[in-house]
Order: sequence, then C-alpha cells, then structure tokens
Amino acid sequence: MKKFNLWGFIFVSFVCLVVVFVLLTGEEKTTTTGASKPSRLYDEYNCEDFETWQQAQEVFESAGGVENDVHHLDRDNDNIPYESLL
Ligand SMILES: [Ca+2]
Ligand SMILES: [Ca+2]
Repeated sequence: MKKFNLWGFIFVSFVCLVVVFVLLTGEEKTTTTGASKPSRLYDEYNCEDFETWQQAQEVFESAGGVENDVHHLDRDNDNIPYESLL
C-alpha cells in the first residue's frame, strides 16, 4: 500500500507540474502574440524625422494611411502627410 500511495503522490505531483507548465506556456504565448503585433502603434515620427516628403509618405502609407495615422503625420486628414515638406 505504501508503495502505491507513493506512486499516486508522484503521479498527482507530475500532473500538477504539467498543468502549471501548460498555464505558464500559455501565458508566454499570449505575451508573445501581443508583442508580435506591429510595434509602431504609437506616435513615433515627426516632421523633423524626415528629410524628404517621400520618406514621410512611405511611413504614412505603411502605417495604414489616413485611416491609421498613428504618427500624426497628416493632421488635416487630406491623405497627404506634411505638406510643408513638399
Ligand atoms: Ca508625430
Ligand atoms: Ca495633410
């Protein structure tokens, strides 16, 4: 009986470890998924970051254009970033 109880204890402990491992791994995956989203979701660029209007236009379009102007490159929402650089 003693031996059986010991193996039962080891089995339960193993199951608990697996559950904890799965939970931790799941949390890690969730964190990784969040981090793998586009990193530029905030205002990262300003007019002084660009030498030419073309550069501003490329960043503006790659971020999603006027629908997702996270860098506030086109404050008047006419789909043309930084007219002052033109
Ligand atoms: Ca900006
Ligand atoms: Ca504009």
